[in-house]
Amino acid sequence: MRTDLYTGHDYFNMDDLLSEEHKLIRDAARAWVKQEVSPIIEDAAENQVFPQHLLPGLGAIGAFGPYIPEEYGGAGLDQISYGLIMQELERCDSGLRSTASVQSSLVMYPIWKYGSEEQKMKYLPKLATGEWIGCFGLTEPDHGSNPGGMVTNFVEDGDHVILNGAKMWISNAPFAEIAVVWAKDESGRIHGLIVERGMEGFTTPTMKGKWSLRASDTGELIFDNVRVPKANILPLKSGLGAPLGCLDSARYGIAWGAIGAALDCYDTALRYSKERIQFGKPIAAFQLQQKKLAEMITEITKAQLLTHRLGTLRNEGRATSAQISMAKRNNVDMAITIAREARQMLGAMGIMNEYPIMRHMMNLESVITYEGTHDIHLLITGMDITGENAFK
Ligand code: TGC
Ligand code: FAD
Repeated sequence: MRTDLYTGHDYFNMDDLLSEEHKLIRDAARAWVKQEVSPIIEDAAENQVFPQHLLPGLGAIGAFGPYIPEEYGGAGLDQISYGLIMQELERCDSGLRSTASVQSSLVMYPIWKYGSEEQKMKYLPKLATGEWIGCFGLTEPDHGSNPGGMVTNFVEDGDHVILNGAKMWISNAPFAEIAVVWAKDESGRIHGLIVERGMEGFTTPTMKGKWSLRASDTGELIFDNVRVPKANILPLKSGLGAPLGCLDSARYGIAWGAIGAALDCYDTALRYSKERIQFGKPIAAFQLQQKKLAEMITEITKAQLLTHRLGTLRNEGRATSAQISMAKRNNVDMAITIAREARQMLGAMGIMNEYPIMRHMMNLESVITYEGTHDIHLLITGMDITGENAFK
């Protein structure tokens, strides 16, 4: 791995829109990533393992539940701060950001928003420090884009429920202490349950063989007559809207994160193009390469503006789910296009792990699929502007 020389790119002076606190938070996350993660990330991806020793550090930079109130162990920050942290993590690796966004938006968020006071006090402080890690079980082998069709279910048994079913493609599952699991009750209504490692009949087999997001652990959640105390059911919200509300928060973080991946690819290609000499001059001097770089920074800048505005709307409680879908879809597509162009700019060197581009490109193939596919987000926008539902 080369020394991480990344410095950031701000073509439209976006920093003017940030407070001093925002810049401090972003710069601290960037410095931590450069020191602790950049030197080991290629090996982690190569070996297909999430470096778990990073968890306390992620907690210390505020990456776990940045916007959760301090009384529950969170950092009490605003939505722009959350976005900036996700951007810095994904600038290094989408899997690193995945670990943080699952913990924050898919585990801590539902406990904070839909949980009882006892559940909040029991779980949130340990999740904020990284002492405990959680995962989020919505997707099933036969229900991905259509989570409302899920078959995982529970039946009442005194002060417990008996949970049966299976979830697939679950980030952090192999090592998580708890899982926020979405399952149907006897009437078919969806509820969130906190399932703890060690409950009899609960297993989390690892899924191997991914060519994408290799530095993030993915697994299944299997429930074979698991007895879960009723006290572990999230009491304050049920129905499909409950897990979808968590996805809004995670998709917002991904919109910021994708900008980070795009910035790293652009930064790498720009630096390489100034150093690589062909036909007696740097390849940066050729118009074809300038076109690629100019288009990259244009698209990154447009995404930065869109996403900062979305952050402001979220701070004001005014961002709609459809606006979040548009930003997630646009920014991930922008990042994957830039990764492909940047890879070509490095020629043969672009396929090597000495540079991060190929890893970003492969990671983004997951990011464009999870948290709602590229198609699903287009249909959400389509439904929002036409009033017509094209899903079913
Ligand atoms: P539909 O009938 O439209 O809606 C059901 C109920 O939900 C409400 N709702 C929302 N509520 C909050 N936030 C949202 N974004 C919402 N979208 C819809 C809706 O109002 C309704 O409420 P109510 O009270 O009327 O019942 O549901 P549908 O079955 O037609 O499905 C709609 C669709 C396709 C958009 C949705 O299911 C969807 O988003 N599918 C994509 C699935 C997905 O994104 N899965 C992600 C799994 S988690 C993951 O990928 C983690 S990766 C993590 C990482 O490593 O970073
Ligand atoms: P499908 O839903 O089978 O879709 C297949 C294709 O059909 C896609 O191109 C899709 O766009 C298209 N399609 C589907 N429906 C329609 C339609 N109505 N109209 C037009 N086209 C349609 N899930 C979790 O719950 N928790 C996690 O932590 C998690 N982590 C993940 C980590 C990784 C690395 C990956 C790859 C996935 C993860 N997921 C997780 C699952 C992810 O959310 C799903 O893969 C995603 O929602 C898509 O579901 P699917 O793969 O079953 O695809």
